[in-house]
Parts: sequence; C-alpha cells; structure tokens
Amino acid sequence: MAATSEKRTVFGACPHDCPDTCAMLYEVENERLVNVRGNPHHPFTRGGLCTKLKDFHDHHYNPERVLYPLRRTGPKGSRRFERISWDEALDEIKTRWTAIIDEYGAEAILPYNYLGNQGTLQGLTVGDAFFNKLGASVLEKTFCASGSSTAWLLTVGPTGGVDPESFAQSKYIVIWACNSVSTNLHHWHIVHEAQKNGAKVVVIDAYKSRTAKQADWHLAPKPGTDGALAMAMIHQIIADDLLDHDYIARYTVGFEELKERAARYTPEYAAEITGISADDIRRLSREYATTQPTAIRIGVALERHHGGGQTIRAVCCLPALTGAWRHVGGGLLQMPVWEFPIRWDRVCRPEWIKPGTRVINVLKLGDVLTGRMPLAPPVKSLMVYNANPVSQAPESNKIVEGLKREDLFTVVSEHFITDTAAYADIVLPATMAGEMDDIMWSWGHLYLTLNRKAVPAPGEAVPNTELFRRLAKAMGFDDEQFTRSDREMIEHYVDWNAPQLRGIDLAYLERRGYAHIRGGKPETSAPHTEGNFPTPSGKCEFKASGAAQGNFVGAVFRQMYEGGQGAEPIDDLPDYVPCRERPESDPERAKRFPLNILTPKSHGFLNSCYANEEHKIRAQGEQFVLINPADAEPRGIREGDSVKVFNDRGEFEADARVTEDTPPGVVVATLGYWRSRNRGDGSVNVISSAAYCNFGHAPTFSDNLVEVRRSTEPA
Ligand SMILES: Nc1nc2c(c(=O)[nH]1)N[C@H]1C(S)=C(S)[C@@H](COP(=O)(O)OP(=O)(O)OC[C@H]3O[C@@H](n4cnc5c(=O)[nH]c(N)nc54)[C@H](O)[C@@H]3O)O[C@H]1N2
Ligand SMILES: Nc1nc2c(c(=O)[nH]1)N[C@H]1C(S)=C(S)[C@@H](COP(=O)(O)OP(=O)(O)OC[C@H]3O[C@@H](n4cnc5c(=O)[nH]c(N)nc54)[C@H](O)[C@@H]3O)O[C@H]1N2
Ligand code: SF4
Ligand SMILES: [Mo]
Repeated sequence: MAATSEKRTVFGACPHDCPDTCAMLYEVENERLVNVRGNPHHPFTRGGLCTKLKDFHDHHYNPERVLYPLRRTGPKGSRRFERISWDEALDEIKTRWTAIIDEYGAEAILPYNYLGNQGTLQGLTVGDAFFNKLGASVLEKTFCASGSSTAWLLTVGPTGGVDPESFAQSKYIVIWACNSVSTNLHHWHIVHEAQKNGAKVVVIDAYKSRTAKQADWHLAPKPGTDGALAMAMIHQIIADDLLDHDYIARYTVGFEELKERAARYTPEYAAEITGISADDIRRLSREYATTQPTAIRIGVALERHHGGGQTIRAVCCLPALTGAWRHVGGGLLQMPVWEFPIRWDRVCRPEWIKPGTRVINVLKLGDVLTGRMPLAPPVKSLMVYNANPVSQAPESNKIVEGLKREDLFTVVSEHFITDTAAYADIVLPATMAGEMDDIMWSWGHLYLTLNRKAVPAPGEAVPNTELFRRLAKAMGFDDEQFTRSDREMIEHYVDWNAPQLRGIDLAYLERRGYAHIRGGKPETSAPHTEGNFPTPSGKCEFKASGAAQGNFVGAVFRQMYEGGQGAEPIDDLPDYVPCRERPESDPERAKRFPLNILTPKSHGFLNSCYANEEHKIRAQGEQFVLINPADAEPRGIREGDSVKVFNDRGEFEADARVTEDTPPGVVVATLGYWRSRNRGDGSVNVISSAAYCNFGHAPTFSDNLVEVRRSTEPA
C-alpha cells in the first residue's frame, strides 16, 4: 500500500458486543475512512470481518447520523427535533436534573446503558462513576451471561477456560446453544478447521440454525430443557463408568452428591422432557466421554430460560467427570473475560455509591417507567446511552408507554434516532469507533486490542468519555476521574503490571495493535490439567461452596456493586429446573398461546445496529417467523403469508417461513428489527417476558409462549 502523507492505516478494534472483537485496520485518505478491514496478522481475526461490518467505513458516513445536539419540538415519539448547541443541551440537562434532585432526590434519575460499545473506555461502564457520584439509581446490567457467569464462577471460578484457539486441537466439539456461524464467526472458522481435521462437531440447538446445518450431528431439545439433557449425560457417564477417577479424586469436590442427584436422570426420563431419544442421549454421553480432547462451547442463549443457571452448572460438571481438562483443546469455553487485566474499580468507582442506593435491573424498565413497579421516588429522568431498549429490552410495549410520559425527562446519546431516541427530550451526538480511542477486552478470545482514533469526529459528535467529562463539569464535579484524557484513562484503567501482560505496555500495543494475555501458544495451552481452578477449594466444585452467597455470585458487572439487592439462596448441586412458559409447566397458558418462541440474534444485524440500513435489511430479510408445517397447516398459514405473532404482552407482524428447520411447537423470529421500520407497531420484544432466570437476574428470552395467526383471513 502506498504511504503518502495523505494515506494512512490505523489500528482499530471492532467496538461491538460480539465475542470476536476483531482487530481492524482503518484505511484513511484525506482524513476520511475509505476502507476498514480485518487485521491479517491477528490469529483470531485472520484478516476477515463479518458481513455486518464489511462496509463499516461507509457506516460512519450514513447520512441519517445524529451530528449535533437536538431538542424535541413535537410530541414524544414524533421524531421532530431542532438543532441546539452543546451549551444549551448541557444547561437544560443541568437545570432539569437539579430540579429533580431538589424535589425527589438523585435516585429519581436512572442511567440506562448496555454494550452498544464494548470498549473499556466507551463501553458498559463509561457513565458509572458519574452516576455514582450523582447518587442516581444504580442500573443492574444483566442482558447477557450473568446467569451463565454465576454458574461458571460457582463451578470452576474466574478462569478463561479453554483458549478458543485451542479448539483447533479438539477431536469432539459440542456447541451448545450458540449460533457460531452468525454470532461467533471467527471461532467457527477454528471449529470448522478442526472438523476438516476429523473432529466431530455436535450442535445442540432448539432449531436448525445456520450452525446446526454445518454440524456432523444436530440435537434439538425442546427449548429450555437442556438441563435435563446435561443431567442425563452425567447420569449415563457415571452408569457406564466412563469417569476419570483420578481427576475426580484430585481436582473435584462433591462427586458422591452429584452422583446421587443425577441418579433419577436416566436417558428414558430425560427423553420425556427433552424430546431427544434415549438412544441419542446414550450415544452423545458415550461419544463425549470416550473421545479426547473434547471441548464444549457454551452459548449465551443457554441461560435464557427460568432454569438457565442450573442448566449451565450441570454442563460445567461434564469435563471434570471425564478428565477432558487434562488435554489441550479439552474442557469448556464460556467467556474468557475473567482474565483481562482491567481495573474495573477505577472505571466505575463503586465506593461512591451511597449505602442503600436502590438498584434497578435493565429488564424491568417497562414496569419502572409505567409505575407498575411502585418506586419511591419514581423515576423522573432517564439517560440512555449505548442502548436501545425499545428494540432490545423485554415487555417493550410498556417501555414505549413509559417513554411517552410528559413528566419524564429523557436524554439519549446516539448515532441515530433509534426507536428509543424518538422519545427523547434531548438527543446528544456520539462518535463511532473510527473517531475515538479505546482499548478492548474480549469475551470470545484472549487478546487485548487497541482502537486508535483514525479520523476527526463529524459535526459535534463526541465520545462517551467526553460526554461524561462535559456532564461532570456541568454538574460541578471536579474529581480527577472526570478530567482525565482518553489516553490517560487507557493508562489508568489497564493493570499494566499484571502478570498476564508480561511487561507489554501501551507502546507495544501502539506498534502491534494487540497482545495475547496468556502469552499465546494455544496449541500447547491446557490451564486445568492439574485442577488449579480459581474456586474457594481450588477444585472444580460439583457441590458449590459459594451457593450460600446466593444466586448472584460475582456475576459479571454485579461484582462491582456490593450492597445492592440481596441475592436469593440457591441449591448447591446442579439440577434440571423447568421453564415457566412451556406447555408442560403452564398448560392453561399454553391453551391460549401454544407455541414456544425463540428470538435469537439476526445474522445480518448486531443487536439493533444496522437494522436501520436498507441494504442490511435487504440482505437479512424483513422480520420473519419460522414455523413448522405441522403448526402452519392447521392455522391456514402458507409460505410468505403475513402473520401476527402475539401473546398477552403484545403482538408483532412477520412474514411466515414454513419450514422443517424448526420443530413442531417452536417458532423462531430473530432480534434487532426496529418497530418503526417493521410492518405493524412491534418487534420481537413486545412478546418477551421480563422475568428473571434463576441465576444472575439473566433474561428468559427462550421461555415465552405465543400464538401465530394470519394477519388477514384467507380470501
Ligand atoms: N450476527 C450477530 N452476531 C452477534 C449478535 C447479533 O446481534 N448478531 N449479538 C452478539 C451478542 S450481544 C451476543 S450475547 C451473542 C449471542 O450469541 P448466541 O449465544 O449464539 O445467541 P443467540 O443467537 O441468541 O442464540 C444461539 C442459539 O441458541 C438457540 N437456543 C435458544 N434457546 C435455546 C435453548 O433453550 N436450548 C438450546 N439448546 N438452544 C437454544 C437458538 O436457537 C440459537 O440458534 O451474539 C453476539 N454476536
Ligand atoms: N428478544 C431478545 N432480546 C434481546 C436478546 C435476545 O437474544 N432476544 N439479546 C439481549 C442481549 S444478549 C443484549 S447484549 C442486549 C443488547 O441491547 P443493547 O445494548 O441495547 O443493543 P444495541 O441494539 O446494540 O443498542 C446499542 C445502541 O447503542 C448505540 N451506540 C453504539 N455505540 C455507541 C457509542 O459509542 N455511544 C453511544 N452513546 N451510543 C452508541 C447504537 O447506535 C445502538 O442504538 O439485547 C438483549 N435483548
Ligand atoms: S461484529 Fe463481531 S465478527 Fe463482526 S467485525 Fe465485529 S467483532 Fe468481528
Ligand atoms: Mo449480548
């Protein structure tokens, strides 16, 4: 590539909430992004980005971007705004917040944010120090992996588990409730390579996802019954004595109790629950236990039902029973986030939370805003950044109802006028990844990756860090926390002396762009050959000593907030815990709403991002619902028909796709579509429940019953 003074290549990192955290190269010409590609040297990215990001440079120049602060001029939701200056916006926010604090106290202000950006600086925790200082309500952020993390930490502790790159060495790979081809593509490349080298790839998914179609064997349990399948595997492996007795004796606790607990889970019993035949359960158990190395990839979706936490506890026991952890490419992969040397305490400043400050969970926004959850003081102001709850949070009709409240002062920092920003009183313009600095941890690999600002910010857009510097100044906070530059934050937030970094410093990252935090060598890495689990006992805890502390043990992003809501007590042994909304659990409800719905990620969107771009919608297809012919036929539904998907929480419209890919009784509609661009006034989260999973206050998006009907009666 020619290097003139006007052409540059800058190290980047994909900002999205995606396990792959790709290392990118921004190509800049005349201060403009002309291309963004994957870093070819990065062992996980391998030079390729996914379909969503292939025109990421153009995304920066989308003409619909918000470039200036805006004030609402029409009714809430009318999308009518006027341009104002930053000073006017900050003045108005300060005036409104000060009045609310005087009348109701600062807890009447609720920050609402998630992982629209995943960076250490710009991401999940960017506003926490500010809102803690302000005394606002604390937001409990549990959209993904808080249930699975609780299960993981209780069983094996805060380890990264198998290096995802070590799957290349595996001979038997189980992908459990993860649609890797869409959601973890760069890990799929490694799995696929192992498959070509003779590994058997088993996908356990409630429908035939893109990934299931690539599997050597696809098993489809009924949604939310995986706990029974895992318990039956434990049962069968013990019954066949396919155990690694030496590993169990040295490196585990609670084997006898686990054996007793698993006793009733015969394959025949689990077959009744899961719908998978007893022979298949026996075969899976035997293949799993007798092939090494064997690795399991746990998807986020495995936690998304009432018993999700306990399901993952059961899965986490499997590799210690068979000694899979002894081998390179053997064991489990959940999220390697635990090993990243980030000083979250320095980012969030939890010590600024006044004791007793109330905690509000992201899933409860609808009840909170509409007063269905009585709160004193009520929430009078909402500030949304890095999130689009109207599209992404459950019971979204209630959220829209709440956002219409005239007495609610809503501020939204965004790239676009999303379905949430449409209800804002003030909209603030945010920069995109190529326009700001960050340093990225990952929840899908073991590289720390630098993202450098490549081009100037357009209009008056600012990074989230700058937004909170400005808000802090407006509110009169002068702590050093709020005056650090972005570069100073990178220096301050990363624990550069941590053993994981082995002396790697910022200068090294500026030269190379990324660094492996275990020192590389995935082809020889096996972290738990001799136990070494970072649990209280140092062993894999079938019987969890941490259970006494309740269902929220160190769950992600909760551990930063001591002293919030109390955690509920839990069982110290894994078990199968049935769904709330399955025909077996709630036959009355199932009479009205007989179909289980899954709402997984769309292949072509990243949560709700890109779902406002016509070419991305064209590639992904309009909102659709997959339905089995056995369910379609009695409802008079044919391929392509316009249908309503509904329950007592709401309804959305979709195009029917009649297919055997989904089993009878299960319908699938993917996530991310904006209701303002869908037919009708809805998207998948109008029907989903805000109930918690039994661990970690995780969501239950796979634990919902609906009915489907043709939108218009047949001619
Ligand atoms: N393309 C794309 N990639 C993404 C995202 C995106 O929006 N789009 N989002 C990112 C984010 S935030 C996350 S958390 C991850 C999530 O990544 P995944 O964990 O892969 O999440 P999902 O796509 O929701 O679900 C994966 C699969 O689980 C299946 N499933 C659902 N419930 C059950 C169940 O009870 N049992 C079984 N056995 N299977 C079940 C679904 O059918 C689906 O095929 O993806 C990330 N990557
Ligand atoms: N039914 C159902 N619902 C789900 C899920 C499911 O599988 N099914 N998945 C859940 C999961 S796993 C997750 S992670 C959540 C995701 O929920 P959200 O994090 O709310 O999802 P996004 O759609 O990514 O919304 C992020 C918003 O932040 C904006 N944004 C991006 N970068 C920046 C920035 O730097 N600054 C500012 N100010 N804004 C920015 C984007 O434009 C976007 O509108 O959704 C959950 N909802
Ligand atoms: S969304 Fe995921 S796969 Fe796509 S470029 Fe970003 S990190 Fe890579
Ligand atoms: Mo997520």
